[in-house]
Formats: sequence, C-alpha cells, structure tokens
Amino acid sequence: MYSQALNAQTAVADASPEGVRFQARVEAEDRIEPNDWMPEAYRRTLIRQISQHAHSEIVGMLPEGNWITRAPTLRRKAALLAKVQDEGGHGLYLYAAAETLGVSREELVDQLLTGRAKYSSIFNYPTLSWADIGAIGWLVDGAAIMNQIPLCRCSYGPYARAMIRICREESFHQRQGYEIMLTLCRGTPEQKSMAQDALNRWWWPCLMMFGPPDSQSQHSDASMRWKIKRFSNDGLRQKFVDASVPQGHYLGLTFPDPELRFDAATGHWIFGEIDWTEFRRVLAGEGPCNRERLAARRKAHEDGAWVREAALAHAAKRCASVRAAA
Ligand code: BYC
Repeated sequence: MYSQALNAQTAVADASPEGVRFQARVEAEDRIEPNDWMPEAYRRTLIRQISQHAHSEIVGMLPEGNWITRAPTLRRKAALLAKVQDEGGHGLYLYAAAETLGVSREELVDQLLTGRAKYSSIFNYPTLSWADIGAIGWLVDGAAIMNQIPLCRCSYGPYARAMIRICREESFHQRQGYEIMLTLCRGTPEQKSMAQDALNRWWWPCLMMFGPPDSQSQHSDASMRWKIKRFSNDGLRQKFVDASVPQGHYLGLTFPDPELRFDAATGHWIFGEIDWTEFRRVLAGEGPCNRERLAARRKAHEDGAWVREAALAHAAKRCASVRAAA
C-alpha cells in the first residue's frame, strides 16, 4: 500500500522551477550528485533501491558461503572465496552510495535485521548441491548483470559509478559459474544430472529477480522518467531469457518450461507463465530460506558487536591523543 501511494505521488512530475530544472538535467544525461537539488521522492526511491541492492549483495553471500568448505578442488575454493568476498565489497560500495543521500548505515542495517527492508527474492532459495554454485554464477549473476549494466548509466552519479566496478566483477562471476556448469555437463552422467537439477530449480526464481510484470510494477514509471531505470522489468527479463536459452542448450541441458519456444518472427524466446503467487510468498517472508537468512545476518551482526565497539574505542583514543598533542 505504502509503495502504491508513493508511486502515485512520484508519478506526478514536480512542476516547481527546481523540479523542472532537475528533470531537464536528467533528460540532458547530466549526472545528479549528492549536493545537488533533487526531488524528495527521487531521493527516497534511490535510498530504497540502492539499500535493497546492498542488502541483496550481503544476504547473497550466504547461499554460496555455505559451499566454501565443500568446493571440490582448491582452485574452485579460491574462486568461490573471492566471489563471496567481492559480494561483500559490492554491499559496502552500495551502502556508501546510499549514505550520500542522507541515510545512515546503521539505519539501513537495522531495516534489514528487523525485516523491514527487502532484498532480492532469489537468495531465499537453498543451495543443495555443488551444481547450484554453477547455476548461481551462470544465471543469478547473469540476471544481475543484465539488470545492472543499464544502472551504470543511472542518473545518480554515486550509484552509476559504483555499478561500473560491480558489473566488471559480476561478469567474471558469471563466467566462472558457466565454467562450473560446462565441466559438470562434460563429466559423468551423475554430474550432468546434478547440473540439470540445478537448472530446474533456479530457472524460474531467476526470472522473478527482474521484479513483477510491468503492468504491476509500482515504481517503474517514475524511475524510468528519472532515468534511474532504463529498461522495464519485462524488457530485461526477455533479454535475459534470449541470452540464457542458447547458453543452456550449448550445455546440453533442457529448460523446465514446456512452453519455451523460439519465435522466428520476433527473434525472441517465448516462455511460459511465471508463478507470481510464489514470488509474492517469498517477498512476504514465506520463501524456503527467509527465516534462516535473516537469522544468519542477525547472528553475524551480534557476533561482530565487539569489532564495532573496539573500532569506536580506538577512534576515541586517537581523537584524545590528537587533542592532547594540539
Ligand atoms: N526481490 O515496482 P517494482 C546480486 C519489490 S544482487 C525482492 O518493479 P523497482 C548478487 C520492489 O523492491 C541483485 N523484491 O520495483 C548478489 C518493490 O518493493 P517496495 C540485486 C523485489 O524497484 C550476490 C516491489 O517489489 N539487484 O546481483 O522499480 C550473489 C515492486 O517492484 C523484487 C538489485 O537490487 C525481487 N526480485 O524494480 C550473486 C538491482 N523485484 O520497495 C548476485 C537494483 C521487485 O515497494 N534494483 N521487488 O517495497 C532494481 O533494479 C529494481 O529495484 C528491481 C525492482 C528491478 C529489482
């Protein structure tokens, strides 16, 4: 309800002189910087999206982190460890980008830990086998790149700049995931069937990552007008399907969608109906791992309390010694 009300409000263009100037700058592809005037609704939309994005990176470390100790070789372990660390780094750049909009890191973390903030639905699914790590890299990071490349041109400077480095790293993640899938698909029949099982379980949740259908996307109109979003949810979902289906076929895998077919007239892959009831259930906290994920983040936060206290005590001591020396 809140979101619908907010959208209705943001969909109306700001007709004040500042609002008109702001929109003209956006349309001229000028970057908006933290100290520039911006409509309050633009600021709130960015805080919402950037913080959800940051939370997704941090919660997204959990399903893969679960496999670091069980990666099949030292090389796989090193690559997975580096990938999970990259995700932690992405979360930090994104929290820093959100902070430039006048919200504190503590407030954002509190919203996540108290269940008031959303993070990507995809991270509420379990990683049951090693092939899931391949499928996540190939498909989840693949979907993330499809969504994030246009964000490198987002109208808000700090978010756009953070996305450039994030996209470079995501692209490496996607390749390492596809390479895991390729190795499994060229391996024993058991390995290939693990890869198929992972694709069967991750395919539909990956399509949900792009958000509700355009007809139900509350924020799209305002975000497109402000050039935060450059493509609609359905537009990006179609691009992802078009890119991924030939990759899956190259692996010799089949997609868990009997309606999937290539439409020569449009050059697109047509796919079946997404189960939006499942999507809404996951967003409402009823996905397979929602409770587990939040419990893990709360425990990490509590376990890290001593680090925050020690850092504050250290900073206070340094301030005191600088003052004493002055
Ligand atoms: N899951 O009006 P809409 C990663 C919410 S992490 C949960 O279309 P918008 C990675 C939406 O927030 C990838 N919630 O919204 C990390 C809104 O709710 P509120 C994360 C979703 O913002 C580790 C409501 O539904 N990527 O790459 O215009 C390992 C209505 O939706 C979802 C980003 O965060 C969802 N899937 O469009 C590997 C990218 N979809 O706020 C990989 C940045 C929608 O009104 N975000 N909702 O309560 C975006 O591009 C946009 O926010 C979205 C949604 C396309 C996701």
